[in-house]
Amino acid sequence: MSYVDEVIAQVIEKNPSQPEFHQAVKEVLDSLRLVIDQNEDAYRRDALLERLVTPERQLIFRVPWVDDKGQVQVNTGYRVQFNSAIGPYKGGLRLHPSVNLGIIKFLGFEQVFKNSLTGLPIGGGKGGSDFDPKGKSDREVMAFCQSFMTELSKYIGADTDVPAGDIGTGAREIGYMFGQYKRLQNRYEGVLTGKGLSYGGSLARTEATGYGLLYLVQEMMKCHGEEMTGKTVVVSGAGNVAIYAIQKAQQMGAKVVTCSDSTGWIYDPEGIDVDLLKEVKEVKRARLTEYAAARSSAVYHEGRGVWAIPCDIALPCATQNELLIDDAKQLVANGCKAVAEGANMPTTLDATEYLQANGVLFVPGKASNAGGVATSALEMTQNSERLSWSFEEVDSRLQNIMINIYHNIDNAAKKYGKEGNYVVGANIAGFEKVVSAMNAQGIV
Ligand code: NDP
Ligand code: 2IT
Repeated sequence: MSYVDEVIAQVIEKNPSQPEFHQAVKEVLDSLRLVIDQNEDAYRRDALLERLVTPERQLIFRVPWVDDKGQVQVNTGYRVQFNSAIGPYKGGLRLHPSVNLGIIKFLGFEQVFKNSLTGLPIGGGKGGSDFDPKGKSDREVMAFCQSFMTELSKYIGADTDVPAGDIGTGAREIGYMFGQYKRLQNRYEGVLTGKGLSYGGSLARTEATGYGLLYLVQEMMKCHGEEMTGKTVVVSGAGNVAIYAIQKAQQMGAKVVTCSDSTGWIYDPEGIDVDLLKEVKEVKRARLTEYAAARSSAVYHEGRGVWAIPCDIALPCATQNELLIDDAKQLVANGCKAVAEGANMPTTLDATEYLQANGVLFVPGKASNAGGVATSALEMTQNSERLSWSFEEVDSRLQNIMINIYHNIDNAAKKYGKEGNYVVGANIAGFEKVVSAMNAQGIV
């Protein structure tokens, strides 16, 4: 058995009931065969892949809090500090009832390669809890965040591990967590990113993941002789990533005709009204039915369905495994030219292969959604120098980072004879820097 296959088999055996983690590892290690197979004995002797797939540290803790009725609730908190070879652990905190150790490990593993691709000095980590902020009062969210941070604060710090937002964790949650960290540690430091602008946040961090996604897509389309103007785009999700992806796509002259949340989706042939979407989702925290009720051109459907709408470009921006093989077939049949992931691992492995085999340009999330964490790293830089940069300064750095990521993954794919395979390109380019740092630092 090849070394890569041995390690994939070991990961499945040693991490039972973690299908998303198996999926993420399989995708990366399959790509790395091109590098590993040439030098198998050396990698095997150093147990390089075993070290790469084993988190440096995994924290699991109790999060008790009191709800508005006086009832004590208990959630489980997680922080997986996956790899610190190239910098302090960096990655978001997911608050969603589906969170478990396997989900956090898949996200942490992806984050290692993503953060490497940004070119900035950040290692990989991820955390969160099975707490569901939906339907909770602000006081309940604060009680949860304070309890969560009371434990987490022992393990993080501006030079150790810097968490941020993800599904269910936005500006409100980051604010409560920052306040509790400062109170406990008596330190005013950049221990979290995605902070409010009045207490150390960076301009353009809110927009960064969605904007970055479009900067990369625009560069890729340009290199394939296409422009964004006039393109029809379908987007899934209606959260932080989706909203600013829709906004930037429209600024580039494309028409975005869909968005979705966990209960249904919108088809709006006139183009999504971003201001209305922001009002419904960011201000009222309401369902998409409210969007349809306020806009006559929009139709609301229960369930899932955005991938059936004909488009030039599809941008999955909600959650993992939301674009399945039948969706990929539908996209190809409708003439879709490009799929770029705003979410983490939204496309299943078989759907990815089908898209690639049928000539669709496919960019994995670790490259295309890296603008969020890259801008988090720029927030860390501003915090260290105790200065704030203008929106234009941050946004122009973000554009450069995304354009560089596209060319790095494109070049890596070409170097290994896989031109146009951005999955292989992203995994190899991300891996090379991490491995070189791991090798230099010895067996740690
Ligand atoms: P938000 O919580 O702001 O929005 C998430 C959106 O996805 C909501 O519309 C939500 O619907 C929908 N959604 C979440 N879970 C499910 C589910 N199980 N099934 C169907 N729909 C679902 O999160 P973000 O926009 O921040 O994150 C979206 C994705 O992007 C995630 O994969 C995240 O890991 C990734 N990402 C985020 C970055 C960031 O900077 N925020 C950076 C890079 C990647 P509803 O409101 O009904 O739950
Ligand atoms: O998946 C991700 O890259 C994020 N949720 C953002 C992480 C960060 O540290 O900004």
